[in-house]
Formats: sequence, structure tokens, C-alpha cells
Amino acid sequence: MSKIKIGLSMLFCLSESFTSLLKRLENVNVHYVEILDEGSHTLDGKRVKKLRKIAEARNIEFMVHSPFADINIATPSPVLQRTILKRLEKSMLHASQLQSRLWVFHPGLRSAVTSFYPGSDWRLNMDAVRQLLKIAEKHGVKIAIENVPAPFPFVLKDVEDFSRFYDELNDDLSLTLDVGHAHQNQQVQAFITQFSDKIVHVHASDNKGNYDAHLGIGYGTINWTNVAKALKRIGYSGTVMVESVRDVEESLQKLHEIFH
Ligand SMILES: [Mn+2]
Repeated sequence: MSKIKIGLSMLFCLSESFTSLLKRLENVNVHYVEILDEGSHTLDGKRVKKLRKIAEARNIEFMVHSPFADINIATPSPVLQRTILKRLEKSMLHASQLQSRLWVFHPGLRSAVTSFYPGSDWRLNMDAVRQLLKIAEKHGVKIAIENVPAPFPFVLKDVEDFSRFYDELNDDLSLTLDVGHAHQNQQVQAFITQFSDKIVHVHASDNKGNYDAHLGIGYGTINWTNVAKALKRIGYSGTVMVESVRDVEESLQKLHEIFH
């Protein structure tokens, strides 16, 4: 029997109010739930308390996805980087209060001036990740970097980038494998094989390989049976979260069938 745990990201209702999120949480039928500290679901002390209440009443374990809109941890502006790290620290603090199992974040992005300073994006990203690791340690939060797709100008996109990154980082940082994102690079299998010892969390949504559509499982061109096989082959026993924005119930059902 596989020990893979199926859960749900609340991305599908990010356009709704926080109150509506709470209502949905009172009815979800999963143990593992990922909350996005972003948009109308942005966390604060009061909201954390409300979420903890639901978690206890409904036996839910939370993960937190860090803020990601306009968040570039590799920004070349020192004042912006300080602000961004401050914002992310607040997010980690709330994740810790939420007793979150994991805090997921995106790598930095190239900027409009990157080409004038070759290699600066890589260094800035590395520096920010090291700072995030320190902040995480301070708050007792486990963090994981997520692979993200082209065409966005992320500093880390494919397997080669992440290999170099992990070699240079030489520190203990986990990976959230986003299957839909890896599918954009046709590197789902490569990511699973290469980072078998790093992956602690998986985001699952489908797409047709052309853009990150966050379709329901089975509505794109990802071979989920092969994904499940590969994850089992590496002995993966972490969480696989439905992160589609439609056909959510059906996607949960399908993942249960595919992974168990
Ligand atoms: Mn994702």
C-alpha cells in the first residue's frame, strides 16, 4: 500500500472571500489542505485563529503557500528585497502559528536590468534562499522551493537549473514538485528521478503542455499513471495536492484511484 497522501490546495477558490474559504473548509473532505497566503486569503492573526479552530474541529492539517504576486526574491533593489523578505517572514510566522506542515515558495525572477549584470539574478536568488532558510529556522517552519514554468522569467525553471542550485546551496532545502509546471518543460519524470531525495510535497494539476492552465486531473496531456509509478518507484510518501482551479472533486477522486 502506498503511503502517498492526497490533499487539496484552496487555489480554486482564491477569487472568493476569506469567509467563503472558511465555509468551504467546513465542508471539505480531505485531511491535508494548502492555504494561499495571498489575495483575499492573505493571513493575519485573527484569520489564523479561525483556521486553527476549523483545523481542530475537522482534523485538518494545513500547508501554506507563500505570497507570490509581485514577489521576486531575486529583485536587484535592496529596499524591495528587504520588504519582500519581511513580507515572507510574516507569512512564515503565520504558517508557524497555523502549525503548518510546510511553507512553499517560488524562486526569484530575472528583472529588466538583469542583462546588464550577468549572473546577478543567480546570486540574488541564492542569497535570498539562504536568508529564507535562516528565517524558517527561527520560526521553526519547514520550507520547500517549488519548480515553476516558462515563459515566466524565473531564475530556476528546469532540472538543470535546480541541479546547479542544489549543488551550490549545499544546505537542507526541500522541493515542492509541481507536476503541471514540470510538464511545460516535459521534465516530469526527470524531476522525480533527479530530486527523489528532495521532494516532500507535490502540486497536481493538468495542462496541455502549452501553458499552466491548472486544469482538472485528466483534462490535459499529463500521464498521471506514469507520475504515480515514478513517485512510488522513489518511495515517495509525502502529500500530493490537487491544485486545479476546476473539476476539483473529480480530480481528488481520480488521484485517489491513480495513487492508491
Ligand atoms: Mn504549484
